[in-house]
Amino acid sequence: MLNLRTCAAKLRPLTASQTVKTISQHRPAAPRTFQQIRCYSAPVAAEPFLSGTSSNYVEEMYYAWLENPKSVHKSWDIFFRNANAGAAPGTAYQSPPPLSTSLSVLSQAQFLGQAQPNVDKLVEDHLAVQSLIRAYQIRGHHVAQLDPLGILDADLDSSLPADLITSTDKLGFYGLDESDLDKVFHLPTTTFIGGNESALPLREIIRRLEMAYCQHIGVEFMFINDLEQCQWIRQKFETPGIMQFTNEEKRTLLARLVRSTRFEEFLHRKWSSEKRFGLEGCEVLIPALKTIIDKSSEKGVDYVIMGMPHRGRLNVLANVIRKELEQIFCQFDSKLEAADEGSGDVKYHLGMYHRRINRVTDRNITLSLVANPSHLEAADPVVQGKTKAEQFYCGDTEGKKVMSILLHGDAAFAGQGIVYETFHLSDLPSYTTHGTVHVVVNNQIGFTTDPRMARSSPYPTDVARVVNAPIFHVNADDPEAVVYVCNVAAEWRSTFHKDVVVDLVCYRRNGHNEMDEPMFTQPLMYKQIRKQKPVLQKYAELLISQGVVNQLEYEEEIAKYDKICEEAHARSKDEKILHIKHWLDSPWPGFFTLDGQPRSMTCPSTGLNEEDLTHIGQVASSVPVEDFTIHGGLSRILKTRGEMVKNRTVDWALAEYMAFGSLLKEGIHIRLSGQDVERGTFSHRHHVLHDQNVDKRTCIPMNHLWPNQAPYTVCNSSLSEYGVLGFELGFAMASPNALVLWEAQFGDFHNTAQCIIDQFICPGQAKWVRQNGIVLLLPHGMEGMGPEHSSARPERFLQMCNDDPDVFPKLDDFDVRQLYDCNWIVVNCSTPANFFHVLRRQILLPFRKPVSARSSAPGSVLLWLTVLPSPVAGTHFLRVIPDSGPAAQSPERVKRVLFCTGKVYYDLTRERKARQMEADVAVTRVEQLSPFPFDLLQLEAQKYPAAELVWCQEEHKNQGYYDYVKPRLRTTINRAKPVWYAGREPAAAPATGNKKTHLTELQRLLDTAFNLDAFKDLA
Ligand SMILES: Cc1ncc(C[n+]2csc(CCOP(=O)(O)OP(=O)(O)O)c2C)c(N)n1
Ligand SMILES: [Mg+2]
Repeated sequence: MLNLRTCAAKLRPLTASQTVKTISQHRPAAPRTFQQIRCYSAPVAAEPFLSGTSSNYVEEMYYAWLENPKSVHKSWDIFFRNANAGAAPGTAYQSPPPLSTSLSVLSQAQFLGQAQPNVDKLVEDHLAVQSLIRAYQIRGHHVAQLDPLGILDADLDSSLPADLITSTDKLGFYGLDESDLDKVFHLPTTTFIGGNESALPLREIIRRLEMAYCQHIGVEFMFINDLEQCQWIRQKFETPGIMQFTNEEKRTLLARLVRSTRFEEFLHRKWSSEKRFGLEGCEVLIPALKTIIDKSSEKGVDYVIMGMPHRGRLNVLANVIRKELEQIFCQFDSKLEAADEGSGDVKYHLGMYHRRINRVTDRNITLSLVANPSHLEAADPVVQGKTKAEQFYCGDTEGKKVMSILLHGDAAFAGQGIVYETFHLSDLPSYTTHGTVHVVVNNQIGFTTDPRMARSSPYPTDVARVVNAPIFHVNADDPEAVVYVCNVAAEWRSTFHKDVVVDLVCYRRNGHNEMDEPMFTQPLMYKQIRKQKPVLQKYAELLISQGVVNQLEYEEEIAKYDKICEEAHARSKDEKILHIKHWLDSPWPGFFTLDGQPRSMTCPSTGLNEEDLTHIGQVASSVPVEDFTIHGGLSRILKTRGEMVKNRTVDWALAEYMAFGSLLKEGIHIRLSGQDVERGTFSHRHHVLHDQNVDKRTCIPMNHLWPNQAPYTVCNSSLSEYGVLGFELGFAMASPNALVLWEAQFGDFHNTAQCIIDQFICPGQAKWVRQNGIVLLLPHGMEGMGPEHSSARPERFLQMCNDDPDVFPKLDDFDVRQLYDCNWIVVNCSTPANFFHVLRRQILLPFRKPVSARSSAPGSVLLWLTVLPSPVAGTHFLRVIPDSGPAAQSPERVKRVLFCTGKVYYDLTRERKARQMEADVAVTRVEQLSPFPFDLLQLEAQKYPAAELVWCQEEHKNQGYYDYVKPRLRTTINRAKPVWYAGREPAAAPATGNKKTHLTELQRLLDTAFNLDAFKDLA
């Protein structure tokens, strides 16, 4: 940096008059500028092909080549590369290769070595200056003064790029020297540093490049593949004098800094030992966010959905979202009792929803901050999903009205893979939110870890480069530079509808939280921080020196805000209880009563009249558009569906079709997302038909069911579980009147989405009083397909259910009340009809709960036929399916009841038949595992007084359902009898990879299940 400043001083800026003078002085005498090439009228001796008329063309070629060398003919490519590499004029040109010559023949030998003498310095110098300009555009950010402390390199690299003129001797890199500084060069169309001028002296070119790229803003954008977008950014940062602020804007900025700074100071004064993850060192975040919101509001946005981590969250709630201060302050009162159901969350995780007038634009704006867990960055896809849903429901197909802002810490942005997964959703048709503004609070530390130990990339923001998002690094101690880039970022989003990153390079004045001692680990950094003047003070001094405000006005602004805080604090003492529901990020107006209760506690029949079922079935087995050719194999599948409809039977896919189709008729939007869901991993679904003759022509019959039906969205996702499940969870947050389903390709692939399951879906209502009706479809079944294609890990879901295994619930109505009390529902349907009912029940319930549904494993799909009367009107989901055969007819004679769930039922009944034990052994299916059907299973157990009770599962003993079911089953029978186990042995892996072992294991468990002496010795 020292070097740069020395150089900048040497390259004395020219005044405007000097510039003009120099140009006019030099024009006639400077034969080496591009301007001169344009003026040639006679053939140029050095380059046989250059003429006065062709030089324009050459220039165009050159710019095109600079953008993309492959866009010009090979001969031009060689010419420019030679010239760039320092070929003497006249030697850079090589005649084009004959058509028969392969490119490999164009070896290095053809380059400089064989070049002709006869130098033309005109082209050489011109190219040198073009390269220099381009070097600043590409690498200027590496020398920008980004660190407010002046001790760190934001790009983790203290070396200076060789091609930036950080000292005059570096001119030699371009074959130039100090004597060239006053020569005038024509400016290419790929720069805006000239303003209204098309040529400048080299000295001024360098000065302006330094002004644009090497001050407090570092712009990273040259990796963007789109020329228009690059030009847009260049114009925003290169145009001389573009960063201007009116006095009014400066005063607003100061007032916002006052609020941001004094808020933290107030909290510190009142609760000095409370954790709040203060914003000190990045107070500029508040004006930054407000600027993005103001500009976006001016461009038409009226709903902003935000996600952010701990740092500065209370400040954002207070000063950006405008949560009442007393609501924030009373969160610090340890004596207040919680008023809501659920266990609540710490104050710096809570969400918020607020509609107000934007004072700058005088337009309505709704702001929502999504509640999040401690798990950094996990909220990113959730925010995106909610944003997509809000856009969808208000018909905002281009993201002009609803947008998202995501905040990140530097360490988390670089370290967490979910950031990358979320970026990859940003441009997918069914997942795009049409551009997100990302703001990184880059305090150059993560807890106690230095950036050098925390990331391998130069900047924490490099992950954004994968989607061609421009990245604006900015020194957070320069509030005007921050506000400027935030304006540009918001404009970028509204112009191109693509992601953009603002990297606020700042520092963290205190420890990680207010109780931490940072000097243990970062002593020198913190010695410097102690000396650092707060940004508010610096900016106030600047504005006072400029006469924009006076000392008195400044002090009054501070006193005014301090008074607001004091008054709110006094009011907060009147609060008697804490209401988490005041912190709801996604209210569902009209769905609940005014005090947040369900409108009823009943669930209507989930059955459907036969006419509708038949109609859906017919559409599901047809191609509802003209001249559409489907694959022959698919025709056969549809024909089979048609026959099922005629025979009044349904398979798994048809049951799902009927559930979806019926809800669409009732105005419920359905969104099914996941990897390959359109066809279905097991080729059973086929919700999107593809014309075999016309590329990309598709048809979704589900959208051709009813005249005024709700829309059906089915979308193949990117190959991400964490990101996509988070996204769908966010989508489901937006409205209770949608059925949102995420399907895992195989059940256990949800492993990598575990954070969304553990931190959001399972405890979401308990932490944030926020209901969610998302459905997880998790293919599951032991079919010999190996350890990773068998188990959807039901044990994990069951272990996280909140029902007490030892207490028989005292409820009048288990069907609905038990669902209301639970944190989520776990089902494992053994019939397509029950699957149909459980999907419909999701929507017909007067409240919303997440469901994880273990669904069909591949081989069994078509076996699970059921007879049609089951889903018809008046019927409902069966939590338990009792035995209905000979055992049930003479229950007192039954010797054993096998309780089971899912597909193993079919293995058991087949075996029972083969062994002719239908009167001896009853098989009872538990379809809803959680909440546990204590009531129905008690009846089952009582029905067979003489029978042994056995839990039978195909999963290994330490997996599956056994650990969950056993204590609950014992509770239902008042622990009167043992509950035995028939199933696979405990194991480390979910399933064997060996087919034979698989079958042996299956036979062994069936043997145990039907060996009536199996447990004699154990009793
Ligand atoms: C996924 C995850 N891992 C670890 C943590 C523990 N943790 C909380 S804050 C923090 C440091 C975060 O650093 P950074 O992202 O730079 O944010 P800052 O605190 O500096 O604002 C860590 C490691 C966490 N909350 N989430
Ligand atoms: Mg940090």
